[in-house]
Amino acid sequence: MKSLPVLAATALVVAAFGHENPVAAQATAAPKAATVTVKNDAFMPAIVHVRAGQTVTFVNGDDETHTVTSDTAVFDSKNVDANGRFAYTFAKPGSYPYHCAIHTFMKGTVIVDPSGAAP
Ligand SMILES: [Cu+2]
Repeated sequence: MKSLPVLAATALVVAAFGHENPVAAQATAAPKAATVTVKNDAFMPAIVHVRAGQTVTFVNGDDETHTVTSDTAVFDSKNVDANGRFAYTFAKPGSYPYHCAIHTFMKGTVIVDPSGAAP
């Protein structure tokens, strides 16, 4: 009858791992968002890397209106007033240059890596 406690202990260990695995999988798959802040007529950081499926939020930290306008017509925030924000989810890998339509010298690029790529 000495084997019963061992079996019980084994069952507990299996149960514990069974609970942890879904949590670990979720943490790995959870999208990590990125934020670009607009300050002093500049996008910061000017180049941001995300994975496919992730969302980039642009926050206007200036006291004037800006836009986040794709150079290749993929997205366009239109006017984003002071303290406003614009979010876009990048589904496909690639390089997405953009600018401010009001201050055309303001430029930035979102680089979208394949979803399985290292961060
Ligand atoms: Cu601007």
